[in-house]
Amino acid sequence: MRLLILLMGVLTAASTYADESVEAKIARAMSAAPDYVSAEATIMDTDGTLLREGTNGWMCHPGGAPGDDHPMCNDAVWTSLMGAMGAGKEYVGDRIGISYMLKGDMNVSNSDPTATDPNNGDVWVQEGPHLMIWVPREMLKGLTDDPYAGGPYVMWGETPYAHIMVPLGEKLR
Ligand SMILES: [Cu+2]
Repeated sequence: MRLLILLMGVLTAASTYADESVEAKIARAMSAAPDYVSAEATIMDTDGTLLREGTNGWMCHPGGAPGDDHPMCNDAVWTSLMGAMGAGKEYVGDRIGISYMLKGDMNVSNSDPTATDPNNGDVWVQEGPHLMIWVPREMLKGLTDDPYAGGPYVMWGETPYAHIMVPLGEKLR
């Protein structure tokens, strides 16, 4: 989930999906979560454009960053967390946050949210359908940070954005 650019509204380059219809973007954004979550969710494009106003407190995006097509649906905690990431700020929370990514994610470094080179020596993972759970750091105790150990693991453990990845299917690669 490399989403540093999301919500910043500074997109300058034309994205791969620039010509996509609003309807298609909304449909993909909604596919990140079950219908009972996404049907009434707010939908926001990867460049920060509001595509649809929602009513249930969830916010879905057609991708994690401009040009990416792995959708996600975030609760209020994850929305704040991503806003903090986009602004390069520390995220300090006091309660659980949940994000749905039922269509999987892009290939990311499991340790460094800013990494772009898959050959940089980090462990990289392209997760399939999963949930992402943010909790205060002390609750991560005892969880592995190995994506390939089988089961849930900690992503970006040494950063303020450390969260639990809960795989729900096969990895995409
Ligand atoms: Cu994810």
